[in-house]
Amino acid sequence: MVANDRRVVIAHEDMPGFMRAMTMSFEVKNPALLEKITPGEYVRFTLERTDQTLYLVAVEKEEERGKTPEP
Ligand SMILES: [Cu+2]
Repeated sequence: MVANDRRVVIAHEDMPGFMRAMTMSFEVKNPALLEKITPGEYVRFTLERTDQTLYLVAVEKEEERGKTPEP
């Protein structure tokens, strides 16, 4: 993932019944969330869907996948 200000770009995996795997940007509901993560890390995240957008409302490192993901 790559972060800036209020948006974060994540290459996410398949979300069955919702979205196929893709790289996309999400609006972050609370920018403080981004302080917990570092670009390039694997993360696990929670989305909130509204009429207008998808918000990223929670995110955490996915420790078990290690710290050097493929580019
Ligand atoms: Cu997507």
